[in-house]
Amino acid sequence: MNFQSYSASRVALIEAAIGESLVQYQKTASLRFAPLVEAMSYSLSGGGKRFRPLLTLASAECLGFQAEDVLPAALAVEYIHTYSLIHDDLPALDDDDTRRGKPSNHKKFGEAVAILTGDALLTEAFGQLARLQESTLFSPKHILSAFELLVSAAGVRGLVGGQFIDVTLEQTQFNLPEVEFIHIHKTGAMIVASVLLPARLCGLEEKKSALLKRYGAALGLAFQISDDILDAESSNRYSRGPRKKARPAYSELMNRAEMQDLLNNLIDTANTCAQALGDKSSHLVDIAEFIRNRKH
Ligand code: GRG
Repeated sequence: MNFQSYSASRVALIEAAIGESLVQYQKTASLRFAPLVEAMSYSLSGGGKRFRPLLTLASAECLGFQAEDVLPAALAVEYIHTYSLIHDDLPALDDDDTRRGKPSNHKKFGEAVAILTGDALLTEAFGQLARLQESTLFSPKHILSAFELLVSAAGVRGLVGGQFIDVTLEQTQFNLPEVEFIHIHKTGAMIVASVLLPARLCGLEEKKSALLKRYGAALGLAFQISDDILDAESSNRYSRGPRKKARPAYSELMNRAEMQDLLNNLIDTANTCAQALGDKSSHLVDIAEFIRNRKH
């Protein structure tokens, strides 16, 4: 199956599972909460690439599972990603009026509702992960290990920690280690977790887990560099106005060719790690190639 058909079929699975999860909230929560579920739905269904949940499915398939087996874990990472974008767009953070070509959540529903929508998505992400208990494939011990991984990737040691450094830093100039430190946490940690969740769920041996972790870490930085390349090439890609502080972006430190070289090296590293996992890793390799060549 070529990458286009593979990603279309897996993204369709993810979209259907997200839709079903929202129907469940509408069914089981009081009708009075319907507008909150609508605000969750607005951002969850807002045209994201589904890059992180796709990684979770491809990693699971590399380990011999069916994509359907790990959908609750895939939903958990997409919920957390969506919450982080809603909160990142708030006036206190990046102050972005639009997201994916539509009004950002706080522009559509107001700031208070946007904060609560993010809170609900973050919390319900762990509710989605807990649904793995319904499967006979995973032991409680391994599900708990998946929880621990997601907590560390989303919290102080990952996404929130990286975002904290980004919003509180006072520098006007950055060096490469500082830029990498921020992105390893802010962007990379959730990408590593997306790849590693299936490994945790089956108690994968250390050597293979380390390969998946190195794949995810290289891909996480590559994703950020590709984002910076696209950002630098299109001045109106994000709606944000002029940032008051310097941005910890690769484009502040390197020219286009240097960024492309670094991106190529990271993708090559990711692919070497994936290929060492055997012939079922081809979708992980294709995803890395998509990042190398992405245009959006
Ligand atoms: C508020 C705790 C907190 C964290 C926010 C995600 C984030 C941290 C900031 C977003 C700023 C940004 C544009 C970072 C670049 C990398 C990135 C996360 C891009 C957006 O992810 P995509 O491209 O988005 O996967 P889609 O729209 O496809 O879901």
